[in-house]
This record gives sequence, C-alpha cells and structure tokens, in this order.
Amino acid sequence: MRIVIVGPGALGCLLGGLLSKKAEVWLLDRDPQRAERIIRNQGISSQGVSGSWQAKIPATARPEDIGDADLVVICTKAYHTKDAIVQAKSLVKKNTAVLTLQNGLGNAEVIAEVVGETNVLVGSTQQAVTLLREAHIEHVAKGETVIGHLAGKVPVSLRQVREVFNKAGIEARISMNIQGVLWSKLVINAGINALTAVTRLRNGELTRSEHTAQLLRAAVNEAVRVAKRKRIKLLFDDPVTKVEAVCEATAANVSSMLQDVLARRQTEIDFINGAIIRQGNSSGIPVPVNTTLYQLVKAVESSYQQEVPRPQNPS
Ligand code: KPL
Repeated sequence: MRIVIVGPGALGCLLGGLLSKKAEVWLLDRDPQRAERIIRNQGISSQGVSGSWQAKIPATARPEDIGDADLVVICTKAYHTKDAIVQAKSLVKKNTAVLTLQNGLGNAEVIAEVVGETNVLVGSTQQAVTLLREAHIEHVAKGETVIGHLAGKVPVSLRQVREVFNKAGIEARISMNIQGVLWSKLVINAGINALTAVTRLRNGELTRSEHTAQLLRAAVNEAVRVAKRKRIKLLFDDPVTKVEAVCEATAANVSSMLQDVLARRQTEIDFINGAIIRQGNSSGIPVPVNTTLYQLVKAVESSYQQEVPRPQNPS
C-alpha cells in the first residue's frame, strides 16, 4: 500500500514514521526546502511512548515524484486544507482513499469539493504528539483513532486503512457515527486547546486549578448544548468527565494550539471554538465562554509582534 502523508507537522510525522514500518510512505510538503532538509537529515525521528525511532521517509513538494497513492492522509493545519488537497489532487485516482485526521469541523467537506465525496474518509485521533523541532517529535500519549466514511458507507478502503493502522501499532476502529466522532473531538478541543493557549499550561494543569477547571467545564457544556441541538450523538455520556480524563491522559502534552502560540503561528481557533460559535449562532444556543476564549486567542495570535518581553532579571 502506498501512503502519502500531507503535512510534516507533529501528527503527520508520527503517522508517517509508524506507518512506514508496514507500508510504502511518502511525505508531501508544501515547502520544497523543508522536504529536502527532511531527506538530508534522514527522515523523521521520535522519542516517547512508542520508543525512540527513526524513519527514513522520502519527502517531496512535487506530487509527480510520487505518482499515485492508495491512501492520502491530510495532516495539515485546518486553514491549509484547501491548498493541501489541491496540491495532492493528482495522486487521487478512482480507488484512492483520502483521509482527514485534522482538528475542527469542515475539513472533509473542503476535501470533498476537490476530489468528490466517494473517496473521502474522516477520522479523529487521540494520539498526543509534540513537534520538538523540524521532523523530530515526542510521542506523548497513545490514543484511539476512529475513522469513518463521509457519506456513511463502509468502502473496502476503510477496512484497509483500519488494518494498516492497527498493524503499524496505531489503534484504529471504524465508526458509522462519524459526525459524533468529529463533534466528540471538537468538544474535547474546545475545552482544552484555547484554554492552554491563553494560560500557556500543559493539558494536565487545566484540571488542577479551580479557575481553569471552571472555564473548561463551561466551554465543554456550551459545546455539548450546541451538539445536542444539532442532534449529534457524542461518543461519551458525561462530556466534562471525558474532557478531564483527556487532560489527565495527555497531562504532559503541550496542546497543538499552545504549540502554535509558542511558535508564534496562526492557530486553528476558527475551526474549533470558532466552529462552536458559528454552530451556536445558527442553532440559537448562546456560547459566551467559547466566544471569550475565541476572542482571547485571536488577540494573542494577532499581536505576537507587540508582546512585552519577560524581564531579564525579575526581582
Ligand atoms: O487534540 C489535542 C490537541 O492538542 O490538539 C489534545 C487532545 C487536546 C491533546 O493535546
């Protein structure tokens, strides 16, 4: 099976490295210089819960170097989805599955606009991984990956993807309730990501202070009210307890949004708390805490240049 991972970020590197033990894997990058550096530096290296490993994976910014693919996994930031699938389009043939494991809502629909709904698989993963430096990751915690088909079918490709993931040690299962899967991850991200980005805390710290714990609960409860109004069937009965458990399970992790803020990058806030706000507005559910978190992250993101530096010798 030829697998192309689009986007060598934290998750892309993890999946690429693990899958390369069981399949032919390529990395497709939008940045040709970074792709060259990845090849020159012998691929991807990782430390953490899956042990220390290195994976020599070919990387390129030119899809024509690859030919075609059996599986394309989109691992870019949500705001790069359109560019990523346009770049990868020539790899997608009649039987190619295109899987999105990105955060937030709307990625699968953007992909389907470019390659058609039939080939699109959607999923969500609870793997916690940090990009320490280019192509070097820390695998902080393992977690289940749930996949499904955008139109609710079970094409052969879905079973094949589950099989190759499981063989590579990436625990995966198929769900017919894919909207529930996406919304469940959205609720988790809405509770954790923005709050860690604003406070600069690791996931595990959020439940240790009553102040952040209260905000987490409020953000989660708002998101759940929106989901219920939209008749989404979440994967857990007690969402607050679930999100607190994710904080514990990924206690040492720097959330993807905090990683973005620390690197002074654009965040995925528009696709997470921003999505809750849009869906809340269209269903008449007030979401004041999500709105405040959204505004705060937007303020941080738009003012990296204006940050007051830490004093050299604080007294
Ligand atoms: O998905 C995550 C993220 O950081 O984006 C969680 C589950 C919060 C793990 O850090």
